[in-house]
Amino acid sequence: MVLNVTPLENVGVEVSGFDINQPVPDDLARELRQIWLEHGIVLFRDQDIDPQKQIEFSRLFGELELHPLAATQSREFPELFELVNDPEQEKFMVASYHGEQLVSKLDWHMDLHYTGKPNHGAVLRAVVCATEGGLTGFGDLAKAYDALDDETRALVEQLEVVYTFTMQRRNMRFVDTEGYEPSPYSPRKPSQMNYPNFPEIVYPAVVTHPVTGRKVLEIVELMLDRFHLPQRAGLCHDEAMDLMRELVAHIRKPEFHYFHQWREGDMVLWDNWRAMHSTTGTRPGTARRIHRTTIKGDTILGRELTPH
Ligand SMILES: O=C(O)CCC(=O)C(=O)O
Ligand SMILES: [Fe+2]
Repeated sequence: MVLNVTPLENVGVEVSGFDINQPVPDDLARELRQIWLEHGIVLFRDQDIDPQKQIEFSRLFGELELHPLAATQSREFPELFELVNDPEQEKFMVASYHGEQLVSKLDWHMDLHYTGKPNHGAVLRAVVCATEGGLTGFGDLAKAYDALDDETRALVEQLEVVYTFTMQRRNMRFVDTEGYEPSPYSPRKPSQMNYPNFPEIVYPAVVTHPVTGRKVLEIVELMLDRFHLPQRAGLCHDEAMDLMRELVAHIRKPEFHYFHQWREGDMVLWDNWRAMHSTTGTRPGTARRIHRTTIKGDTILGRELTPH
């Protein structure tokens, strides 16, 4: 197979010339891994995929992880999670944004970030595509870091950021809550979802990618709370808040984003140590089903913030 790599809009690449039904010799597997690490966000189209093939393909990039959300796990294929718009669950997933009801909209995040040990990557495959909406956004935080000016880079490199596990979106400090109304059914406590009461996690504001050595701006909206002891870098609280708002505005710039509108046969692989992602959500009553596999992370990137 001869792989063709073409840039997507702004960030990430599309790979053509690949067929998931053909054997993957070692040199092709190496090339695929290299494309994944070099670009962070990789789209494949027109693939004839089934769960087993998706699992085998995902294993080319590392050992697979079983998601802590056992409820979303497929019984037949434990490595596969199903993200389904389920009419029975919809009332828990819906919220109002400027008067518009949206199901399963999600702000920019990295998966398992709140554990300090995010998975290295994941593969999403569209099984049922939403007739409208349901886009998945991907954002390249290595490019976001590269685009900072020298002075901001030098400052940010001295800082650490705290992520606080939060069930209620309205209690997150840096998501856009204007015009936002949660559903009365949205869970209030981690225990309602069988989650523990996760401790706060601290990351360097600039994380060095464990494999590529690229610098990644570790700022995502979801559960972002504050800089940890910004005074150590000479910042007072107000300066720290201003800088955080600037950085959040920076990672929201469309030049770092690619929004994928799903078509049947599409598969997206991303590097969760480098790329953030988000979802636009769908209108209530819209069918959507995504199959997801997760590539394990064997490196601790964030540490627990203990009280002493
Ligand atoms: O439903 C999607 O488009 C992606 C959901 C998501 O955040 C994930 O799979 O980690
Ligand atoms: Fe996610």
